[in-house]
Amino acid sequence: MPLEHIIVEQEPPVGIIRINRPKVLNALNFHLIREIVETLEAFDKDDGLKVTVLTGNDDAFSAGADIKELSEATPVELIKRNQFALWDRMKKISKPIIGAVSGYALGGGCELAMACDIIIASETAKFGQPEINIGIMPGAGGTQRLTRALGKYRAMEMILTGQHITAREAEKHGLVNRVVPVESYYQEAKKLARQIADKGPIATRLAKDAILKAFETGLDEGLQFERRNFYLLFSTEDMKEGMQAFIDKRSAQFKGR
Ligand code: DAK
Repeated sequence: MPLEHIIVEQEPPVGIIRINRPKVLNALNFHLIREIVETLEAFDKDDGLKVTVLTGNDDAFSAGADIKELSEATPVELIKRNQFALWDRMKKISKPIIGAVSGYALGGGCELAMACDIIIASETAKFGQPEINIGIMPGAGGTQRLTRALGKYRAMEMILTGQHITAREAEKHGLVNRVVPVESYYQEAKKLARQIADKGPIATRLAKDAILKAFETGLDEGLQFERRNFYLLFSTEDMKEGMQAFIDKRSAQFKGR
């Protein structure tokens, strides 16, 4: 099916997804989320692509769920569409996703950014969960991911007042990796993507897997999980190649085996 709301590009080893509804500040409708998730899943299966950059435009990563669509939703429709299942599928993507965020990242847009593994923000980026202003609350991870990133008190203030924070504030509180000028956030995200894509893909995948586990387990269980992934890597050709390359003083050629 042709894609309506996103632009997909491939610059192997980097896959790029650009949210493309500029007239409504990249508001997320149901169809758009489906397009993002299905593209991420397709990239995950493509051996030529190692990292995805998810971006919008300079003015908006996304101003959140499409309020016009949402305003007409009934509980029955929400249940039938099972939109949460779609968001949950994003959690299963094994390759790293870098969010290149400029302008508004609000509501579902902030949640989408936080579903990425790394966030490069432009100086104009604004993060917020303004759902409270329209009589609802975050529904796609905002209360959980924002709280884990910022701590209880800041998350509570942001979610209960609906106020935005600037890119610099987000950086100070650990919500984004770094802030760069608006002219370079996208290039910076791609540069980082290429840097990660150079590593062994199985090690990258298992490391991502183990980091995400830290949000779901206690320390002991997390350490067990890490150890299992660590052992697994000793069965890969990439591990042998990586270590041999170090000994030979050359760069490693990882094959993802
Ligand atoms: N939805 C639909 N249209 C939007 C929009 C949105 N979220 N945000 C902006 N637009 C549209 C505006 O209606 C306007 O369209 P026209 O009037 O030109 O036709 C155009 O984009 C430009 O917006 P403004 O004229 O408002 O631009 P300003 O620069 O004055 O203001 C703003 C920018 C971002 C401060 C403002 O547009 C704004 O407050 N937007 C709404 C932000 C917001 O409340 N976001 C949270 C939405 S609720 C779920 C998962 C997730 C969610 C729900 C369910 N499930 C899994 C079921 C998430 C919910 C949300 O995100």
